[in-house]
Formats: sequence, C-alpha cells, structure tokens
Amino acid sequence: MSKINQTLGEFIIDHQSSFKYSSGELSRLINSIRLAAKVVNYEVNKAGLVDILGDFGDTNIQGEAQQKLDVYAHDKFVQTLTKRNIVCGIASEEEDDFISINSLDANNQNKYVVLIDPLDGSSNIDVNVSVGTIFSVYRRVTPIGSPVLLEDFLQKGSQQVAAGYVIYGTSTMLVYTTGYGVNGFTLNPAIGTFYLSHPNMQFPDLGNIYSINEGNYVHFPKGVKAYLKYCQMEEGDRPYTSRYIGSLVSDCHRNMIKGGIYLYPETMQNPAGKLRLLYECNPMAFITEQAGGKASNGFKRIMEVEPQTLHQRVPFYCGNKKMVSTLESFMKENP
Ligand code: AHM
Ligand code: MG
Repeated sequence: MSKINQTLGEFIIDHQSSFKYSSGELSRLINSIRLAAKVVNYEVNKAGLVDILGDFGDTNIQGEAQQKLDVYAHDKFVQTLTKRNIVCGIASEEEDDFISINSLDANNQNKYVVLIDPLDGSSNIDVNVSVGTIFSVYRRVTPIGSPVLLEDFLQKGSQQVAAGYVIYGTSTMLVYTTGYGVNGFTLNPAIGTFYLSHPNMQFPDLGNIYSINEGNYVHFPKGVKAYLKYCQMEEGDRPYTSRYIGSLVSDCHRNMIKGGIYLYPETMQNPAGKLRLLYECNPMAFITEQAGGKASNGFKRIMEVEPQTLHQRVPFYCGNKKMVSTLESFMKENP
C-alpha cells in the first residue's frame, strides 16, 4: 500500500507534545504562518499576470508590482498573526519600528514575538525567480501582559524557539525548525495543502557549491578572496562549482540539499554586510545548524552575535560545516 504523506497540519499537532509545558501557542503560530504563506503564494504566482490583467494603467508596472508584493506580504503576515491573537509583538523588514500587539489589547497573554522578512529577494519577481519569506520566533523576556519592548526583539539567535522559511519557487515549500531537526513541506496547489516532503533535512557531509555575488569581488575582505581562489583551484576532490540566484532562501535551500556554502561578506560599500541579523541571518542560521551545518560572521557563530538594533546588518557565511570552517580559517589567516 502506498504511504500517504503527513500534512503540515497533522505534523504540527503530532509534535506539539514534544514541547514541555506546551499550551499550543507555538503550534497556532506555525499554523498562522502556514495560512499567510498560502495567501502570499497565491499572489506571488499571479505577479507575472499583472501586465496582462492591466491593473496598473500607465504606472511603472514592474516597480509597482514589486513594491506592492513586499507590502502585501507584510500586511498578510501581520494581519494573520495579529487578528488571530497569536503573538505579542512583530518586527518586519518592512517597518522601521516593531509592532506591539499588547498595547492594542490589555488581555493579551501571548508570550512569543515574531521577526519576519515577508518577501525576501523581491526584485527577483520581475524575472520569475524564486523569492522567500523568512521568520524567527522568540519567547519575550519582559513580563507577559505588558507592552513588548525592544529588548524582546534584540535577543541572540541562540534564544530562538522556532525559525523557518517559505520558498515560492517551482513549487512552494515551507521549511521550519523548533529545535528538533528541520522538516520541509511542499504545497499541493490544487488543494492548498502542505505535505511533508523533506523529513529531517540534513546537509550532505561534503559540499561543492559556493554561492556569492562575485561582482563585488574587488571589495571583498582578503580572507574571502583567498577562500574563493582556493575553491577555484583544481586539486584533489575539487574543483567546486558556483551557483548564485541572489535570493537568500533559494540559495540556502539548494545548498542545504546539495551541499554548499552561501557567502555575503562585508564590502567597502556595505562595511557591515548587506543581510539583516535578526530576520534573515539568525533564522537561516538556526535552520542551518539544525540541519547539521554551520553559520558564522566569518569569526564567530552568527547565533552568538549580540544584537544592537532591529535592522542591524552582519556579514554572513552559512552552509556545510566543513566549508564554513575552512572559510573561517582563511579569514583568520588573512586579516
Ligand atoms: P532584500 O532584503 O532587499 O530582498 O535583499 C536581500 C537579498 C537576499 O535574498 C540575497 O541573497 C541578496 O539580497 C542578494 O544581494 P545582491 O543582489 O547584492 O547579490
Ligand atoms: Mg530581505
């Protein structure tokens, strides 16, 4: 008899008991993200049709569509989490300040905050390339029932309770961890259901892909330049191969399945790197580590970086453990 894959809804219920003192709040949170992801997926899939449907008149259709989808995704995730009374605070790449949900409802007893990049890599939509949503979940540190404060969001990645991403690609997937491994679910668009398709995702032991925007090469730190030269040398079980989509979720997803390293170093123009610590790097780092990989700022574990501001940037290297360790040794040897 053929095996019927578990749905994401069933998986969430089955695994709720693995959390000590679980009240079901985290399960409801993941369920809400699942719901918003389906709504955003529907809209992202229609993006190529806006021209044909002619909704935008004489305006710059590509610019408008891209801007609108970022904001649309932000609105959908925030509405879903707020209206269903799931969390006490949300921080998003799309808003300068965090949103306090307690301040709207004095009875809000929720204990989780969510940090989210609602539509990462959205400039790729114009050219029909995959984009993603990235999210990170923490337990608040201030008392339950009071308005959330910045310190609830400025927690080290090692404090994350859950993290995940949605990839809107040739198929749509939701991949997440609650600290017990990484599981991936693929959406069957015909019936709008996510099915467990990638149980217990793990990086292969060896990787041979490096993913970096080499257009910035002249601005890279010496250690990264030396590492790239090392990857390009033909020797032993090398050479490596280069793959760069320019969409963090897609590049990391592929590397997790095939084995590889993603690099976004600091450059002269972006001395702190480009990617955001709290809602891009930390969640990808949590997933990476849970899948047996490693995530670093070149010198130390990303999840140990002490956050100072909500939209802080950080150099980011993540992927196969051995590859990231080698990159770190090149950084150390080439100051
Ligand atoms: P965004 O948050 O403005 O979408 O930028 C983040 C994206 C990542 O998805 C991607 O890995 C990176 O920017 C690509 O940057 P670049 O175009 O400089 O290579
Ligand atoms: Mg982003």
